[in-house]
Formats: sequence, structure tokens, C-alpha cells
Amino acid sequence: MELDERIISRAIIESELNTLLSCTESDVAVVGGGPSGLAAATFLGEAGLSVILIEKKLSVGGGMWGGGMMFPRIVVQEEARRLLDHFGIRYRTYTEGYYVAGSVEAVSKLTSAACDTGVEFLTSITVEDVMVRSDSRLSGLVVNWTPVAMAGLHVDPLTLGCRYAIDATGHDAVVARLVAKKSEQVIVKGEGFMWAEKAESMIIEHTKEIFPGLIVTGMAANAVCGEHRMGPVFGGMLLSGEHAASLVTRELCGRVQ
Ligand code: 48F
Repeated sequence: MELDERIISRAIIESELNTLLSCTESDVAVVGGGPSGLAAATFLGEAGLSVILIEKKLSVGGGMWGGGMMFPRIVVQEEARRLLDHFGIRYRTYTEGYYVAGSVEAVSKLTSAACDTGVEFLTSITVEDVMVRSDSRLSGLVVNWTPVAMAGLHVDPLTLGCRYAIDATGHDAVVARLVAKKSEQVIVKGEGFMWAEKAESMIIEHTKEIFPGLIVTGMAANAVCGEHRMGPVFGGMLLSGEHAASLVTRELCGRVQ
């Protein structure tokens, strides 16, 4: 078979443009492809919702790749062990209640699970603002190619409508901060000192709808609430993603996962 570069180019352009068109209206837009965002997106996909995941970098995985200080290992505590099993992430028991997994495998299996449920990935795209209509509800996200911001170009963005957005942008809580700039309803306190026990035990409480249509998950949830950071223990990230998905599912599908 002779390869035709024009067919290859058309295949890529047509397929991606059709995907982007379908992403202009989704049930849920997850912002950030770290562990909490990947977990949330997967559970939402499993619930049958249309889900897009917007990630500003070329690849998803967020802070999970680096494990602890670039040792590519993560620790997950007892409470979240069932989620390692759910995603098929292999682990070994370090000591009672502490499980160690490879970060490359963890990111890969989470990403694979999200793909299998039909999540659409929009990578190299940065969320730079939010849409809020007269009903004071977040109704969409304002996005642009990441290289546009990196190059300092003045290029107007496009918008993607969604019924719910999930801020999974990690320590910076980017979407929550964008809303906080415009509405007194949202205050982002910023994360506190490292204190794994407290940070992990509070994260589900902090995973919530902070503005109509906007749920925070993962480290973004703790940062909004002024909660401590936890370092390379990742159970809370997975549990928080699962909880964020259940909050949306309850609203959009009328059931708890
Ligand atoms: O930081 P990140 O991994 O967030 P997370 O899911 O997990 C935190 C842990 O990795 C770790 C920890 C707990 O164990 O403390 O740090 O809460 O992933 C956040 C993702 O969001 C992307 C960013 O590139 C990263 O992959 N992101 C950030 N801002 C934007 C964004 C933006 N404006 N638009 C799109 N993606």
C-alpha cells in the first residue's frame, strides 16, 4: 500500500475537528488531568455522561508522574485501596494500611480507564476564564491553546458549554480563583502546610459545589478551603475524584454512584 500524506492529514484534521465540535456542549467538563481529574472523569463516564477533560499540558497525569521528589512511586492508604483495585493498579503492601504503586502504571491505568468510558481529552488547551449567565450559574469554560499564552500572543479564546465543571487543577485551584475574581460567593483561602493526616481526612468534606455548576476536587478542593497539603500520598485524590463524580451524577442522573 502506498501512503498518501494528504489522507493522513485529512484524517487527523477531520477527526479532531469533529471531536472539538462535539465538545462545545458536554454534560461535564473536568479541568485538569491529574489523579483527581482522571478519577472523576472515569466515574462520570461510567455513569453514562458525556465528559470532556481539558488539560493544559501535552499529557495528562499531573503531579502523579513525579511520585515523591521524582521517585516514581506513590503511596495509597487503606481507605483508597479499593480504588487501586477498581483501576487495576498493582501495588504492594509496604506496612499495614500503606500500599505502594508505580506512578507510571497508576497514571497509565487511570488514563486508560477514562478512555474506556468515552472521556474526550482536550490536551494542550488551557482554561483561562469561565462563563456565568444571568442565572448566576457556571455554564461554560473559556479556552485557548496553551502555546498561545506561552508565546504571549493576543488571540481571542473560544468557549465550551457544560452543565457542570469540575476544578481539578491541583494546588493552584485555577477555575475557583477565576470565579472568585468575579463573585463574592467564592473565596480561595490557599493551601496550608504539609500535614498528610489532616489533609487526607478532610478532603472529602472539601470536595463540593462551591458555586452553582462548579465542583472542586483533589488538591484544588483543599486549596479552596485553606486545608493542609498532603504530599505524595494519593488516596485522597482518588477518593475525592470519585466523590466529585458522585455529586454530579446525583444532580444529572438523579442517583448516587
Ligand atoms: O496537580 P495535579 O496532579 O492535581 P490533583 O489531581 O493531584 C494533586 C497531586 O498530584 C499531588 C498532591 C496529592 O497527592 O499533592 O500534587 O489535585 O493535576 C492538575 C492538572 O491540572 C492542569 C495541570 O497541568 C495538571 O495536569 N491544569 C492546571 N491549570 C490548568 C490545567 C488550566 N488552566 N487549564 C487546564 N489544565
